[in-house]
Amino acid sequence: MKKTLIALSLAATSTLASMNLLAAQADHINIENPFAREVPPGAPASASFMTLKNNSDEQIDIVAAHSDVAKVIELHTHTNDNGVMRMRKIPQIEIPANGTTELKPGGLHIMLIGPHNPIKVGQTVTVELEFKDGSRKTVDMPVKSFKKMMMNHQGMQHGHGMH
Ligand SMILES: [Cu+2]
Repeated sequence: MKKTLIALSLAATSTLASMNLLAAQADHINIENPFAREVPPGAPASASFMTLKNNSDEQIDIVAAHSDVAKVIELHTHTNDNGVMRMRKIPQIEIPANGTTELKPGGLHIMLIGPHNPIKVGQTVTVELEFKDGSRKTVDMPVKSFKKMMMNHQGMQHGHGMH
């Protein structure tokens, strides 16, 4: 009789422990290549991007993002509206079970509206992702310049033409 009770309480303890692990959706998300877009002083907004990998058997949703670099942080997507690309706010970003969701320029992104300071190359921007179960993940991301990328591309084309 006593043995059975001990066995039962051990089983209950280990079940609780595994439930706690399962509850933290943030622990099932791996983040690759995060970066934020450089914006000049006075720019109304910047955006951040990353690749999210879900290693669980259930879909995981980002329901909010937080950061102290800007006044308002929103989850956004781009839609093609009769040939015009428009951004709109969405309630969540879904990461499929055992799948990948890519946040990239022209697609899904996390909008940083009303930066408190200019966001410059060399800085690190910290964004906290909030998942549906309330768990959170902090992402530190370098700031990249899109203008520089475009200039490099043009420079390469120019160099090629001179040959
Ligand atoms: Cu946006």
